[in-house]
Amino acid sequence: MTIVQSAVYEPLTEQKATALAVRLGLFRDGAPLLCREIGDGNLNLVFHIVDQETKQGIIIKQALPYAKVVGESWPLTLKRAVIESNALRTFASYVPQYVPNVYYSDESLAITVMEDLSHLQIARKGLIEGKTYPLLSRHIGEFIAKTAFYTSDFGMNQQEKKKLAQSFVNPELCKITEDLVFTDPFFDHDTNNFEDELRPDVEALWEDDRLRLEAAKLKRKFLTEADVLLHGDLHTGSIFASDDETKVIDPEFAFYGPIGFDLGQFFANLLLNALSRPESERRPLFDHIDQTWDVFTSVFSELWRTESVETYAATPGLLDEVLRQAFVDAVGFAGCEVIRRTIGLAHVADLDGIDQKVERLTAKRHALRLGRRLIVERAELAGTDGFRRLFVETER
Ligand code: SR1
Ligand code: MG
Repeated sequence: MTIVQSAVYEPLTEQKATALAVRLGLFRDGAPLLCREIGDGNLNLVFHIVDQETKQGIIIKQALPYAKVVGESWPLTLKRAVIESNALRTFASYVPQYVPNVYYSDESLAITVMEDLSHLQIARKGLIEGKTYPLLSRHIGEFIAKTAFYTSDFGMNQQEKKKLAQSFVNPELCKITEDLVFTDPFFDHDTNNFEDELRPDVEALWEDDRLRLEAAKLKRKFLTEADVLLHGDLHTGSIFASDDETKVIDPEFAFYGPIGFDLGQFFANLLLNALSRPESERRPLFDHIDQTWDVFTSVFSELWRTESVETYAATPGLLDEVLRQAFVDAVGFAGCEVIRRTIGLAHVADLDGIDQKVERLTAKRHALRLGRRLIVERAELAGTDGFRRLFVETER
């Protein structure tokens, strides 16, 4: 992959994105190109350019100098485009089957040009439509296990790891998570966003000293533990899927952090989808949580036993302790993500898309009770069955 610095930054239009693709020689001469801006996330422009004859396409993703979800009043570093392309390249060296190919990057334009994945669907959309994606958790469990192990002090040269961690220092994007996931939802902060009817439930959270202490401990972990290279925003909107393929996209939040964080975000977004479904249709989501954890632990453990570079790796009990702590943290991080996607700045369509107001408020109250218990009882969950138990116990 090439990263170049060429033009002065300007937001692309569909015409300019097409001209850039032609200039880069990404299409044959004279190809009839159709370009559409399809970005529906919180932060970036995404151009989909297709040769109308061959149907072959590419994606040009461009960072905007502000958070699109709020507007120009919230400036945001363009460096996240470099973090994203470097993270995709690093992940590709371990799990090329689970990330898009990056064809080209330009730091000044803050763009990443990559493989067109439009034959797949964003997992959140598919899950909302009732799809189950039978291989999703097998693939995500392997993605997290391999990227975590090979970027940790157990899977790579420890001097090289420090240099890699330095190249993924990502303060502005981490601050978004520190604020929006770990802080604002637990205080009466103006970024919060929830229906008036939820105010008594939300105020009860804000007055809950036990919850606030546990959220503070989880935030401290996120701030201080440079354990493995994380995707940093591994929700179901950052995953393309079909029945047999899975691709992880959008790692602009990548940084070195606690091993349980990506697992927790993924678990939480499966739970958010389960919260939007009738009881009879929830099972695939809980099966995905079980399977993610099972695949993660078995792949990670095998790599630890066979490829570890750390002398202490063979010490009886150490691997068990690493996995135990990863699980407890993942449960707590999941709780924070469930709460923030319910009452914080960036909601999810799984809950907001519930048409009937009464049902929507019921699901959101359930989310708040579930998120709270995941945080405060994270050390007592014992295994992924605990997610089912707490889900049922917090239903009313
Ligand atoms: C201002 S950005 C809001 C959220 O969108 C991203 O996908 C992250 O999840 C972030 O917290
Ligand atoms: Mg994103």
